[in-house]
Amino acid sequence: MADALIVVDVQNDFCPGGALAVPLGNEVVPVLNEYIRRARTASMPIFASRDWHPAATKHFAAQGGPWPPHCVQGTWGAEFNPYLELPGEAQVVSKGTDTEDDGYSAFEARLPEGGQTLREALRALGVTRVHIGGLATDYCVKATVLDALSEGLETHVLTDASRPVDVRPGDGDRALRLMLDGGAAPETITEFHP
Ligand code: VGL
Ligand code: ZN
Repeated sequence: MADALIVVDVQNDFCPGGALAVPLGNEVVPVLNEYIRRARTASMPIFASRDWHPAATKHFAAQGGPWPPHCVQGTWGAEFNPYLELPGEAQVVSKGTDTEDDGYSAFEARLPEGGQTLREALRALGVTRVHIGGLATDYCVKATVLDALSEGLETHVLTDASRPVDVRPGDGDRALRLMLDGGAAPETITEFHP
């Protein structure tokens, strides 16, 4: 049983002060740092996805989409939260790079230089179980968890290291229920002993 940790979109624009701030989004950072430390100690591969949009995309309101501009490639808002302690061996995967597609799931992401998809990278490592947390519970975490389940991976959602946008109150709770109903297992740091 090979495991991987997937840290979803812990970027400035999704934290307080950012263009699409998740309420209390920064609270995931210290918890994720502890997941990262434990994963690293266990030599578990770590992937960090980033929302990485072009300046104009159908994802943004100006082009008819639902969101204000956020996580535009190369901007401060697209950088990882500076307190996130990503080790050098963590693999960064970028998604939402297309002008036509929302790119919510980290499974749409690729490694640098048009490389492997996340799915290919996990398969090459023999990963069968994934631990997924980050921002936001009701969008990219949800989409990533549901894709992991449909890939047949044993999927744990890190409930103490995820926060919702909650565009409508209750979206985060509904997203979590959907993930659990789909077969994901909830996990918190006290249960993570790789
Ligand atoms: C996300 C809204 C728009 C996310 C990305 O990372 O959850 N949410 N783009
Ligand atoms: Zn986005």
